[in-house]
Amino acid sequence: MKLNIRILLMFCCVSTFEITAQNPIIKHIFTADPSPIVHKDTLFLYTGHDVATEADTNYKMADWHVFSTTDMVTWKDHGAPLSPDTFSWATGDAYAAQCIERNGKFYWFVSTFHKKDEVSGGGAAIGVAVSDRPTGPFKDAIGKALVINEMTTDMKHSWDDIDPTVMIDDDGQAYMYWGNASCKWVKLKENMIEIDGQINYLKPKNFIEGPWIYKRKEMYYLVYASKGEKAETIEYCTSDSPTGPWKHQGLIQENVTNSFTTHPGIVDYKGKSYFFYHNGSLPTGGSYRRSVCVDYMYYNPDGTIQKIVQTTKGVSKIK
Ligand code: FUB
Repeated sequence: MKLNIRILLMFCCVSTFEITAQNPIIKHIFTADPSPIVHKDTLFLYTGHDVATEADTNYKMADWHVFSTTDMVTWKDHGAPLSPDTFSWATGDAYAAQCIERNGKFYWFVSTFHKKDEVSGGGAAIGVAVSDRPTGPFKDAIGKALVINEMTTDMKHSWDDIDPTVMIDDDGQAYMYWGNASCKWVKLKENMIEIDGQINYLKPKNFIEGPWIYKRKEMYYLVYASKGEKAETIEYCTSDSPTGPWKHQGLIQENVTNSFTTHPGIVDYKGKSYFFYHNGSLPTGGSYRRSVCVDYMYYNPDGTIQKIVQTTKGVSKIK
């Protein structure tokens, strides 16, 4: 009987309907802060989930969702295998996050908020959840936050420790970048749940938040949400090392429709490069009711990134 209930619950968590991609790619809920990875033949997309009402004037982000596709057009909704409730030390919203695989385990680095307790006076914090599968179930990998507000001292506001992005270099060394108003980075130990060494600080030109770090060929990229004239835009830097120095390369995405923020998520899949972001273009959408989109991304022969063309058509089905 117990087994039957478990099987029933597993089926309930995976929506059987498919979503035809045309930006925004997710239309039945509001999603934000996209983070894609490729595992075997499948692209998994991790997102935040905006649940603010139209009248709300701030974020309400209930949990983190997982979607998957094998053709970039048909998306499967795997539900919300992770929320701030998973972390006993957390309270508040499910801000930007990134999931990454190492040695067959999936580490989901999330930003949320810490309870006021003997460990922290509150403020934004970074946690890590772990699972044996890309779709969960996920559990708190540490039992405490990986980064709390008190560990970074360069910014006075309490919510500067958000938006973790992680890469594992070819030599096996993992790096985590994150931040709001300033960008911070650390090395991670091989277990992915401990910081190795000191926290470092940098201020890429026009940096606001939402860093996304990755390596392509021999070049390292730090892409981030930047201060545009009207709203956030996306700029990037490159380096020949994961620790910098970083060379500012300029703007690649203008501000998006109907949302103050945008947020980069970048991946190569089946021979093409994809740029995920969010906007507020769904009916009743806005800065606190955002939706994830995807468009093609192109590199120049010298590795620099061409300007992203935002479309409502989105990308084509992979045959
Ligand atoms: O989604 C909440 C916050 O808005 C994220 O952490 C930022 O990157 C911005 O998208």
